[in-house]
Amino acid sequence: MSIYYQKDIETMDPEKLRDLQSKRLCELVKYVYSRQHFYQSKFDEIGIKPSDIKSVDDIKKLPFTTKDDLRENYPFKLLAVSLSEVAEIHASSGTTGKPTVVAYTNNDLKLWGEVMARAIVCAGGRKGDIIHNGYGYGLFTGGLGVHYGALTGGFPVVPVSSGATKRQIMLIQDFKPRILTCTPSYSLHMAEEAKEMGVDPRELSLEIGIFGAEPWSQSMRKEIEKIWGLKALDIYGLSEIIGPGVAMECPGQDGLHIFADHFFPEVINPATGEHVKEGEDGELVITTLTKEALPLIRYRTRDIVSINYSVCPHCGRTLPRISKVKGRTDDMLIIRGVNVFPSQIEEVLLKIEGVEPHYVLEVDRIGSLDQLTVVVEVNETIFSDEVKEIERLETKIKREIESILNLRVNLRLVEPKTIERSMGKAKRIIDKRIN
Ligand code: DLL
Repeated sequence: MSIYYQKDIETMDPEKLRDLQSKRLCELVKYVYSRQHFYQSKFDEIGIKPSDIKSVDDIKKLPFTTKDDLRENYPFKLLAVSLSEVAEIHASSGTTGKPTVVAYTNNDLKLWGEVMARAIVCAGGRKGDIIHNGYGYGLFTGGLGVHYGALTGGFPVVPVSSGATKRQIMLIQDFKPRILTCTPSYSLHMAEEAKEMGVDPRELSLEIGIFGAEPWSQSMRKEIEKIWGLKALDIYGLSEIIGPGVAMECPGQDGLHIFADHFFPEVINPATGEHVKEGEDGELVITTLTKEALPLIRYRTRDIVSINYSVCPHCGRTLPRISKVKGRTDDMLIIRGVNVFPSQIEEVLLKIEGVEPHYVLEVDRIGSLDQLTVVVEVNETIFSDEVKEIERLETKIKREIESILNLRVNLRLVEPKTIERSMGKAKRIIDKRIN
């Protein structure tokens, strides 16, 4: 049984991969220049012609594309094909205003199925393994992305979507899937419901979790692996690029293999736009090398990662690896001059005995000072302890956060199941500041 879905590509000599990427990039710039008015005028504005791009080394000459560009061209102005060639349309829900629309031709859907099949095999999936797919089906790309990968790779898929959680547990008991796909936060909620039903999640058949769509720390991974008794692996993607299936961890849990033959990665300093060095944190920028309906050049994901070009010591894949997403440039809180990513706080919290993996960060402005309040659940035993014990825990948590972030925070310990559970992406920040 191969650990690869497309061995020739996944273990390709890095120089050959670069040649392939260069060839694809040259074709892409011609394609977008002739088909997307948006890119034609952007290229013209800075005086770039498709013939100026001869290899991926020239990618720096090309302009960036941002989420605002997609919004301003709502809904279909960025399409490179006519609507009659579009097979499927998705949209990612923005917090405000209109959603971001993305579209796929039949070839794009085929590509999506292929990269998702690669991802499932990369996670350790074997043909015939049942996938319990708890990502939401609909405009969100999670559900259908996994679905297409399962169809392409030969994995029987249970398209259960999110919600009706107790029924999901029953189906897992009866169908005995080997693979669970859903957001990491929803997997915790599922485990809680299982326990309420008297079912030990560790006794269920699941061996692999393919979790993504939201940031989750290494401590969260440990927690999930302990609760479920499975291997929890990280999957990354975004609707604008294709959906899930842009990058995937192997069981070595040492970075996510980015499918760079289709999605060319760069990591930049978000302030200057310059490349950062290998291993340094920066914003991930992706160029879709082979998409038809809505190809994007140098799309600024706003996700903070680092990149590693060495061969994976665990699985031998030569594709570059990105780190777990450390946060989003737009999720970074700046509290009294200190930069804070929710995942940093998560990492600290979950290492502390008695703390549950459910928390929110409340940001408020008192006078002219920003205040951060960490609201976190603690387990029943702690809650029934004496006040002195609770105070001791409070001091400990505050001290740990302070030592990592160098920032004083307020803390509110709450009872189990106080914080709202999520079926999809968890909402970690409640910003009460008036802008
Ligand atoms: O979340 C696609 C997806 C579905 C990925 C299922 C993985 C699994 P969007 O709704 O467009 O697409 O949101 C994309 O979610 O820019 C990241 O900020 C975040 N994100 C996605 N995967 C991860 C991850 C899907 N593994 C946005 N870790 C991205 C951290 C992630 N953040």
